Amino acid sequence: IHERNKKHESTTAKVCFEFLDKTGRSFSSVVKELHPELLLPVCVFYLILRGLDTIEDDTSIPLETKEPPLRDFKDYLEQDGWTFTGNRPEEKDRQLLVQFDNVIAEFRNMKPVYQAIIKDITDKVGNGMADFARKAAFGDAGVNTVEEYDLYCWYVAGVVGEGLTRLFVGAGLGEVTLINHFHLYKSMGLLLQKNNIIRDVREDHDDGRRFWPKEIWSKHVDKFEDLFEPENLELALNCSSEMVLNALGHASDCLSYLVGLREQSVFNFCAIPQSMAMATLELCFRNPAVFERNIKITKGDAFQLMVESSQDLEKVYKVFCRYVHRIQQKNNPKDPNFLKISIACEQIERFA
Ligand code: PS7
Ligand code: MN
Ligand code: MN
Ligand code: MN
Ligand code: MN
Ligand code: MN
Repeated sequence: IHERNKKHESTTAKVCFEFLDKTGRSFSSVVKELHPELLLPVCVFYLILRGLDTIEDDTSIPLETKEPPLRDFKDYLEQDGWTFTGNRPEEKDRQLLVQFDNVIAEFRNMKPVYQAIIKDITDKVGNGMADFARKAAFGDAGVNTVEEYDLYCWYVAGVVGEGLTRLFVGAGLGEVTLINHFHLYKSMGLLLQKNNIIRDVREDHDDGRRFWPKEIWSKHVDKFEDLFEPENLELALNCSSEMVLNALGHASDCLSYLVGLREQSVFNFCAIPQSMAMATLELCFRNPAVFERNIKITKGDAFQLMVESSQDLEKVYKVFCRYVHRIQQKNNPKDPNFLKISIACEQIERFA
């Protein structure tokens, strides 16, 4: 519906949109469809967070080298020409940071209100990532309790939800009262992040990283590595289903959040990733492949979800119910969380 005005676009903005395509994964298409008022601000916001994440994810950078750029990232936003070349050559989004001066130029071109929101969020996300990189490097390898798990997800995704909500409201495209609904925008971020952490468990483990909280996996296996042993498959599936149960706790909040969005492009931007997350959670639910490789919903399913989620809340609710129903069908009576999973599913279905 909205067409980008490419003629009046600066070279640095063009470079930003190219990086959005190269690094955007599932987000690039929904960002590009946003209302013109938020198109470039959200694109730049995305690239800034992608830049931070490219430092956070690089396991070849030792803590002493990694912590300062994560904590100081917000200051670089005001340093014309700043770039970062400290990533290993194989890091897939390395080039974004090598040419980060383009992102900074567009950041400094934005309305000051948007700059202030993005700078504040960059500060919180960068420091949260640094805190957890420090926890992972020392002591007990990071995420132990469910509370710590939620805190990590809050820093890397919940805070992003806060920032996006402030941008929507600042642009006059979301209900002002959404800002007060901390719990709802937190859930918007946490459902996406938990889904990512469940799906990526094998890839993260191979990289020497663990985000599944010990409080959950220790109920099923003695050592985290045991989840990946074929002889422990049944225990591993029960563990992953408890992780899915934990994530499902955010689904109703996400539907409630969407009620506060009036502008269609903002609605689609928020709804499409949540529908994809519900589909991915269902795909991961009691699926042995999770412990072997990275699984993905099919292109066809993704396309259908985009169409269905670009309409109204009723349609998104139906999508949620479809996947919740499939989870119910795969739920196993021998699973220690069988009843809790069943109740969590019914609770989502009762949203309407
Ligand atoms: C600003 C659009 C809509 C209220 C880069 C969007 C990694 C799951 O495993 O690339 O590294 O490949 O699939 C997005 C709330 C955040 C949370 C978070 C910023 C939704 C850096 C996104 C996206 C709030 C930290 C995708 C949470 O990761 O992972 C903008 C409302 C970035 C949102 C990370 C993860 C996003 C994520 P991987 P992905
Ligand atoms: Mn991804
Ligand atoms: Mn990361
Ligand atoms: Mn990442
Ligand atoms: Mn991941
Ligand atoms: Mn990934």
